[in-house]
Amino acid sequence: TQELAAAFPFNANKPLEHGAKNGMNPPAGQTATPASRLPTGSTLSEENGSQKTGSVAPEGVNSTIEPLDRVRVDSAGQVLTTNQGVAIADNQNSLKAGPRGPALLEDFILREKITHFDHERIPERIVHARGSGAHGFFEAYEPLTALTKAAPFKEAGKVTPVFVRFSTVAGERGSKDTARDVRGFAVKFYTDEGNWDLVGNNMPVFFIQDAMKFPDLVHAVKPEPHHAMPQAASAHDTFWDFISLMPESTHMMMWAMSDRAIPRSYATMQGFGVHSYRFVNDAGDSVFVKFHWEPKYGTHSLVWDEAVKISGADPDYHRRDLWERIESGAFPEWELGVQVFTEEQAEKFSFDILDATKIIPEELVPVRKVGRMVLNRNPDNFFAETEQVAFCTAHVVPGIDFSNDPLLAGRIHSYVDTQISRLGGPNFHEIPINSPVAPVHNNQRDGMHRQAIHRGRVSYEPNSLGGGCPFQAGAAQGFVSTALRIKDREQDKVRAKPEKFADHYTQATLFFDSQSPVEQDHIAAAFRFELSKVTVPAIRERMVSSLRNASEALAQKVADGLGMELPEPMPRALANPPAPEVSKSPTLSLLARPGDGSIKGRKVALLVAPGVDGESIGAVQAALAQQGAVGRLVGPRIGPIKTASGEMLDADASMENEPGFLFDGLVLPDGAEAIAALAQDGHTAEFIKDQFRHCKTILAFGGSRSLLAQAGVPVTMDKSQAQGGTGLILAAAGDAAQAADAFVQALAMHRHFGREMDPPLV
Ligand code: HDE
Repeated sequence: TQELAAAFPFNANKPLEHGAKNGMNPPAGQTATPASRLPTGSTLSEENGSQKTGSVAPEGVNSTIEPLDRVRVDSAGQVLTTNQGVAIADNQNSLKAGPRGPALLEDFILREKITHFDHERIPERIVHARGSGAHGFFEAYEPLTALTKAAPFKEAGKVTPVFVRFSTVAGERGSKDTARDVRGFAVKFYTDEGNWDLVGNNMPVFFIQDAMKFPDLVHAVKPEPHHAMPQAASAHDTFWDFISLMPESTHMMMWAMSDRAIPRSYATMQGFGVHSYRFVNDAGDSVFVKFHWEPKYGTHSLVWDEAVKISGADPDYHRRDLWERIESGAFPEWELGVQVFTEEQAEKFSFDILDATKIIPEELVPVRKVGRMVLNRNPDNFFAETEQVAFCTAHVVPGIDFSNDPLLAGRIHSYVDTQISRLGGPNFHEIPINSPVAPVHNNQRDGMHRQAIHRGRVSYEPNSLGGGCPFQAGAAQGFVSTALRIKDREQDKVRAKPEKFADHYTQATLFFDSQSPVEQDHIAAAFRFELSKVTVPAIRERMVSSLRNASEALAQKVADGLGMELPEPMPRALANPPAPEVSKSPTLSLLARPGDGSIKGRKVALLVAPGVDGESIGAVQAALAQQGAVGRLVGPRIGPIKTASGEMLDADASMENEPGFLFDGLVLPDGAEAIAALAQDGHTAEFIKDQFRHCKTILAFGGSRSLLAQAGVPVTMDKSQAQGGTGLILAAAGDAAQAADAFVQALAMHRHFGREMDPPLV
């Protein structure tokens, strides 16, 4: 094939642009563009203009792989070339007038290389700059055609390819993953009727109600402009100054100060579309819909002390976790849930469904599971895919429509606009990761970085020269905005909000009151931490005075934590808000979603040192592997370690390079010599302390309980605790199989908050 290629160079991209029938068939021995990628029945050509049939993408296959194949570069076995395809003889030395002489301007090879390098960076996203992505698919459980004609929901089992990007909001592109922050959860569905982007977050509400306030919010949370500090953190004056003056943010602040803002993994967080959207069916009937992503592995978060430490030891913690889960086959998976409700229902709610600072409690409108999403393929290239992917709330398909949420309205404008400067022009839809599977035919032309080669002289509509093509699809096939009756026709043009938007506290109270005591403690501790970083006392006071309207208990705790008197409550915008439908919604607690109870994707440290009892360690490692978790041997140093019985183990991590807080659980080994060695190493006590403080599962074999004592961990437990109730399991090395079972069960509980103390005991 190589000989053929040399004899008859052939660019595999060409048939895609020109169509095989135009004489661009590949030479014998080379693969043509697969038929499925050719525009079937294209209406673009002047020759067949009268055939009024549009082309559709093949259904049900992960066809994003194909369009990306077209541009994938595999350099195996290839020579190095310039961007013009000229082979490069020497990639070590620039061209000079003699070995010690001046470099020559004619060196186009050096100049091309350096010039390209000089322009390698593009502007980062103004928000959500730090993120990680993956490919996967969405599979519908049942046809939703009664509600929506949107392509992904047409039939049971229908598969639509997706690309998902998770992100933090405030930090820059290289910032840490474990900052306290909202997480972006953006899904691009490559449907066979065009791209649909569901650009959501891991929290169902937002800080503000109107797009008008977004630049202010972002300026307040970003590093302060004079000294560019702090990075990826909301714990500073300008953020809390703004927030304390914006009581509409109170509900969101409850979420942002909860453990939701420090997820354990992208795979263990919920996702939400936030706004009310619309489903529209074939008949043009529409209902409101809110979207929810439910993680298969349950919701699971970090604790703050752990998040802070991880950000130093592994700033890529979530990126690595996502990558490793996919590489190991423990594919992240979510169910898509929808809350569907009518205009009439919405009018009766005590809150306004156009207000993005409000949820619809699940008690009012249940969440119906309509499909699942699996992420099963890592990108080939971070920049080409994850960095260049462009999500836009304006990307909707027939069957999905907007509500009048004023925050959403601003987003519909912003996302397209921002890509134009970020990706360098209006043709960002042609970047492979952004290009739809459905064919694109229109009369838009030219612009920076245009890839498509449009044929013919027609670039306008109506036309007769192109046979009228491309032609309007009409209401049956094309996107039609829902015809909504404007109820009060005599409206003034105003800058104003509906009255219910002014109820800033009822749902903040609902959220706080629906949390478990541990979660409430964590929320109070987060407010205390963040406000303790605020240097202006008046801001702290204003914030606590606002919190009094949401929860007196919370405000009191925060005030105590900050050593301040409880200030007067802030005056409310709405004195008598409508009574809420529910005063508690248990599903708002993170603990309400244990997931499938599996421990897939968890990481456990098994401490080892020379003389370790290898058998018990091996038994636990095998039990973990069987459950899809990872057990890593962590030693005082990496490398081979001889067990008590003379076998060799290979420690692939050390306590120095993988500290204790990076693991979900800990196993301490038996073996007198090993225990003595571990007792000599100061890292061991730190390792154990962090595991204990962060309420993780610890299994101590035989004599290793002395290591617990050395670390100051209280080892007085009753029988139920010995079974794993507190997540501290003491076992004899001979009982390894039983101990491994108890360990796996305790690990599935995520954490053992019963032992948590504030301030920490250990
Ligand atoms: Fe965004 N947001 N946003 N946002 N947002 C962006 O678009 C914006 C909002 C969200 O992984 C930007 O491509 C405005 C809510 C995610 O690439 C920008 C408003 C929600 C991502 C932008 C909001 C989000 C972004 C920056 C208020 C949850 C990352 C780069 C009116 C429902 C997508 C970009 C990715 C990114 C604007 C509010 C989620 C500037 C104006 C509410 C997940 O266009």
